[in-house]
Order: sequence, then structure tokens, then C-alpha cells
Amino acid sequence: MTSRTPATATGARGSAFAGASGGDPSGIRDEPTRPQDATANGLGSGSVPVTGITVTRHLAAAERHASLTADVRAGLTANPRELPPKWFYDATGSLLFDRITRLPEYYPTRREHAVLAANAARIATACPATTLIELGSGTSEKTRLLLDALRNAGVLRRFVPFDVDEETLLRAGQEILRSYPGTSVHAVVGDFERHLAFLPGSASGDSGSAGGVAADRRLVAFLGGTIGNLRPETRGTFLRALRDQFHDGDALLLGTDLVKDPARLVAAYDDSAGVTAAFNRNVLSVINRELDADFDLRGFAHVAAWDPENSWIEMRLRSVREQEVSVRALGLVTRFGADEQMRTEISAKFTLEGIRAELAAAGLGTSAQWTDPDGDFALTLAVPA
Ligand code: SAH
Ligand code: AVI
Repeated sequence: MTSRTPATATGARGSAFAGASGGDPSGIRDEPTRPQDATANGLGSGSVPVTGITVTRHLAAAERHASLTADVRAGLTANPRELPPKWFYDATGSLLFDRITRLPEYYPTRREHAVLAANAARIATACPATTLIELGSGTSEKTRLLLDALRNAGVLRRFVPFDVDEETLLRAGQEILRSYPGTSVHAVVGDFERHLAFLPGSASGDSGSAGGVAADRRLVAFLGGTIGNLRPETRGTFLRALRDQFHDGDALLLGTDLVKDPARLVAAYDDSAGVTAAFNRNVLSVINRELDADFDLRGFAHVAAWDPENSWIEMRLRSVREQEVSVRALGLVTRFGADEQMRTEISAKFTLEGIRAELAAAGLGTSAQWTDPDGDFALTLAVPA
């Protein structure tokens, strides 16, 4: 249904998980949406000029607003309170994350880069994909190693970055288009917890040939350890939903951070320059701006703690005093007690066997697994079992 002519709409809608679980585990009622596909040749959104790339929006302004509204209402009225990490990522949040990746304490990006650099050619040989899809793509910086390997193998035809943050997504898509002439770029603005069913080339997405890519073989990269930001049950649902989209020949390349010394882990999430603290508080700025709230960012302290039982780092925001917050778009006024903590992210750390077991439970067989020399970070290549 995707078209290379301007502003055609598709009728695709629904939850990626509907078939797998019978409901949307995010708790968001799935509003019928009309994702818009357009070969953008003007302004895609905000001030990001998009030229020559195809854009599908599952999270246009209205859907984003509805989804944020539902999450914030549920999260602020829960006990204990909790906000999903996906809302860190407006343009500022993505910029802060990018700064985190360059911090001395934050090793995962450098380690994953090393694993990719050492193994990208092997990955391209194992899965000579015509389409590289990247979930939670952000700036797609490390992804260039995969794009280079697939291009060198002479197979690459299309890149599909997929992210909730439209501005960063379109900017990255444009840069990739410039760097890889002859490769088409199809950016998808969406939530990988809800919109997986519409991946280009999947049964409910485009047919694979409509985007000019026939006999499509897809490599889905999910890098950075972002899968660790999902709870274990949500990870299972996510992996099964992805497995359901796979055809023979498709593969998943999964990046995961590995269990290690808790002191290193905590330092990676509580850096001395305070960038992670600013990233954590950014979710409050997003709510202030998009839901007309009045969170005082100075009233919330950054907390990073290792939870050995769950094998994850938790980020929280601690209310430094008793305070009242009003979220006008929700008609909600709520009180935070002094020292009350609100969870904003989990970041799970894995073992190699644990990853293989989670993939197997979702019907995915591990065909290769690599780590950096220090065993800090893993890449796993998995195919339908
Ligand atoms: N893959 C990049 C970026 C990781 S940061 C890297 O390895 O460095 C996590 C990215 O996932 C952000 O760009 C964020 O906007 C995106 N993201 C987070 N939750 C998401 C969701 N539910 N659906 C789609 N994208 C999401
Ligand atoms: C995107 N994700 C894998 C990062 C992580 O490490 O869990 C987000 C992050 N949170 C704090 N620092 C980085």
C-alpha cells in the first residue's frame, strides 16, 4: 500500500499484538488509525525537511497524543507510579540519549559498535537481506556498519528505520539516503509495541514489491539493548509478534547488554556529568509540553538502582518534597509525597543462555551469537525455528 507518489493513505490499523495475545499489553485501547504513507517532498513534520524518503506514520500527532494521554493517566494514578520509557524520546530526549552514548561510563554503545564492526560481514553472509529494518532506530549511527556490509555483499536495496521520535527518525533517514545512493529509505513513525504488524514486506504491511523491492529478504535489527527496556512478559509478546511477521529467510539481529559488576552498571546509568539525570527528567518536560502539565523538574531527583532479583537497572524520579502536580489535559491534579519514587525505565541485563531461551520461547532459533572481547554486550542472530 505504500506509494512513491505523494500523500496516499493506507487502511492498515490495529495492534501488532492483537493476534498473539488477544489484547494490547500496553493497556492502550487500540484506536483505529489511518497511517499515512507519503513519499515526502516537502516538510514531513515540524521543521525536518524530508526529500525522497517514503514515510509511514502510525503515530501522527493525534495518535501520539492519545497514546501519551492513556499512558500518563494510567502511570500517574498507579501505585507505585510508573511512566513508560518510550516517552523520553522527543527531539531533546534523543539528543540527550545521543550524548549518553558518548559518556565514559556508558559502555554499551561502544561495545555493541565493536561487536558489529567485527561481525557485520558474517551477518550479511548469514542473512543477505535486501531490506534492513531497524526498530528503535534513533540516529542509526551503528547501523551503517550493517548497511555497509549488505551493500558490499551487493544485496541491499531498502532501509526501513522505525522509531517513535519522528524528528530524529526523519533526520537520520535523510542522512542515510545521502550516504547510500541507490538504496531506498522508508521511515516508519510507530510504536514497536503496537505497530509491528505493519512492517514493510510483512503480510499486513506492504507486499514487498509495492515499494519497488521484490523477493524481499528482511533483516530486522533491534540494537542498543532497547529490548531490555521492555518487561519480560512484554518482551515475550513482542518477540512472538515479530516472529509472526517473519517469512523464510528473514532474521532478527538482537543487541543485548549482559550482566556484569553492579557498580559498573549503576555508573552507566548515573553518570558524573548528569546527562542521564537530564534524560530521565526529560519525560516530565514532554508531559509538561504535550499535556499542559506543571511538573517542576528541579523537584525530582534522578535515581539509578540495580535490582539483582530482576536483573535490571531501574531508573526512577524521586520527589524531593511534597508537591502537587497538575496535568491539565487530563483534568488531573495529583500529590507526590516527599521521597516518593516513580519508575521511568527498566533496563534488563541478560546472559547468553537467557537470550537464547527467550528467543526459543517465541519460536526463534539462535543461529549465531557474538560478544565483544570483554563479554559486556551481545549480538544474537535468530531465525524462525
Ligand atoms: N538503536 C539506537 C537508539 C537506541 S535509544 C542505538 O542503539 O543507539 C532507543 C530508541 O528507541 C530511541 O530512538 C527511541 O525513540 C526508540 N523507542 C523507544 N521506545 C520505542 C517504541 N515503543 N517504539 C518505537 N521506538 C521506540
Ligand atoms: C535505549 N536503552 C537501551 C538505553 C538503556 O541503556 O537502557 C536507555 C538509557 N537509559 C539510560 N541511559 C540509557
